[in-house]
Amino acid sequence: MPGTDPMSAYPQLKFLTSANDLRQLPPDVGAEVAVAGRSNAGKSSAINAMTQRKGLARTSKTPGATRLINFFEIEPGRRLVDLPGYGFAAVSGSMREHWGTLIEGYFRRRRALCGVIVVMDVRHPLKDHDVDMLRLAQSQDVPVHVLLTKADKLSRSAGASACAAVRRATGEGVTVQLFSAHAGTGVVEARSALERLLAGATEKETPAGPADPAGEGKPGVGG
Ligand SMILES: Nc1nc2c(ncn2[C@@H]2O[C@H](COP(=O)(O)OP(=O)(O)OP(=O)(O)O)[C@@H](O)[C@H]2O)c(=O)[nH]1
Ligand SMILES: [Mg+2]
Repeated sequence: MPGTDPMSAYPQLKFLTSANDLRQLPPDVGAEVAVAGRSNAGKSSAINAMTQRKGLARTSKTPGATRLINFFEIEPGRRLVDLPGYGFAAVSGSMREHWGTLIEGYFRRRRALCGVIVVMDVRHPLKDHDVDMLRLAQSQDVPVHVLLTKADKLSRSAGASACAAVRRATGEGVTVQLFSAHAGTGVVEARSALERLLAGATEKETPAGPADPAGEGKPGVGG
């Protein structure tokens, strides 16, 4: 069965394209949910767990494995986007700057972007860059779902109190859950959050369909 996997949550799922530059993004139509987080937080592992595809997004013990924006097509018109991790100290300053500009530009102008899943290690949540990411999403009216991952590394009660603390800090409008790609914790919940975010897009979309081929920013977003 080349190309499709009947055991996957999304049998039509496939890698679409990579972008290192805002000009390389695939057409800005349909709906997409981006997965963001610090380097090594577990973004690629979370994507693989949510989609039940082990080798889809490349995972690594070495921080900075994902250096490009990787687009996966769940099915035509619905995409999952693996963003490069932020805050990876070992890369040069200019490289870090490039990532920041890339991610910020993507958030500002991407109309198809209808949600972001922010992945944080449950043991080290809400670092500066995470807070920046939450603010960026908020400033662009992009709904956020937080995965507190590597929950297998904490006891059940420590995980629960970390989750409660993050909920308190992020406040209303942000949903937060415990997750473990390794133990399978919270995978079903994460997938329904993904579905919810993708479904939210239909309300925002104009009936006329794709517009703004030049990608010159979202309507109604500014100042
Ligand atoms: N214990 C545990 N380890 C995990 C979990 N998820 C990911 N990891 C490990 O964390 C490391 C990083 O995982 P990735 O999924 O590659 O992280 P990433 O956020 O995509 O990293 P970059 O692409 O470098 O930004 C790997 O060694 C994974 O095996 C989890 O739920 N539990
Ligand atoms: Mg990755």
